[in-house]
Amino acid sequence: MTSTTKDIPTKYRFSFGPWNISEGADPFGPDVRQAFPHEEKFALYQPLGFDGVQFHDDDVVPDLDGQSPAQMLAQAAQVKSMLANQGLVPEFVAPRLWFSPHTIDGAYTANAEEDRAYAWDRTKKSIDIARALDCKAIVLWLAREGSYARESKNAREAYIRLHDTVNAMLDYDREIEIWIEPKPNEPTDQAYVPTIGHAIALAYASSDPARVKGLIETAHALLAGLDPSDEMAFALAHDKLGSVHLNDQNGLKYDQDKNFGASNLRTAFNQVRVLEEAGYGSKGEFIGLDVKTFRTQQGCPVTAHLKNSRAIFLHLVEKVRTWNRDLERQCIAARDYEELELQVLRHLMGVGGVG
Ligand code: GLO
Ligand code: MG
Repeated sequence: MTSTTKDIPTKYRFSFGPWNISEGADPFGPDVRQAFPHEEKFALYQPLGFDGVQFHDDDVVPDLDGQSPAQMLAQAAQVKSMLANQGLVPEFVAPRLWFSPHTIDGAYTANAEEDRAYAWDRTKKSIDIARALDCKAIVLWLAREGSYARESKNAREAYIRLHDTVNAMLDYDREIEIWIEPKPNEPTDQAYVPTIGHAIALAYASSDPARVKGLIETAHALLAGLDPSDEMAFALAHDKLGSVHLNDQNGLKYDQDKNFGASNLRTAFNQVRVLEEAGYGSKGEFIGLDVKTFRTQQGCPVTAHLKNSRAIFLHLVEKVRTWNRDLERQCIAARDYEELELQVLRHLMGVGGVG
């Protein structure tokens, strides 16, 4: 097969969050691996081929709720110089709005006013931390913004509260971007911003649409019964794909965060194809991973899942770049999608030739 794909010069940059190196607890059992000191995780990035760090606010400032503003900024300054020493870049800061006793019923959409006030206060701190790190993006994974019993909240009011929060954040800092990471369920039963379509509607409805984008996680799109590559294409068509969380998901069950491509290789190929075709990465966007190793994995720290997901991504880049576009065009012109599909599968299996 000859490739007619033009060479795409993009050199991808990779990121992950320190929570991706974990101790293996799940709802049915405790930790199975020793904890690896948080502050030592940063030295693992470069050797694994990563230079972007995804942060929760309290990954930067532990015990954030117990710190004074001055302590918070001093700690952020330390992390900033640690990152510079390690040659790392902070990709985003995300307010962790799902751990506190104040976020049991949600954060911005909690029924209690004092809980909503906590959420806003914590969000301002996250923005202050991002500023102190010279980081321009805030990720909103709206973990508990939803319901267990649908009648417990007024959904219309909830959307208005989310909209008002986005605007208040844009006002609070005139430079940050907000990247909304949609997820349809877990930990809630029903989430209020389940898909990228909802996130982008919020972006356009905001006071500064150019600064509100999305972060699409493969598993979250699959949990919504959607094709992650189409979801990414939708955001890209609006110039609103701030970042991605590549991983995988085996059907409709708990959020698995499996290795990229491990369950749905063709779907993974198509995500890479869509990203490549749109030149994703050429403006500095990261290939973010959000992957969890198996509970059975031994060792400390466990990092094979990060290395392997990155490697699979790069293999798929190669598959996209060597995909026979002439053949694709011919199949499309002849409306022979059976042949098109066969050739895609052959290409992925490494079976050369046509027919
Ligand atoms: C959980 C989410 C979570 C977020 C992270 C960044 O399902 O994927 O890992 O990506 O907290 O906000
Ligand atoms: Mg994620």
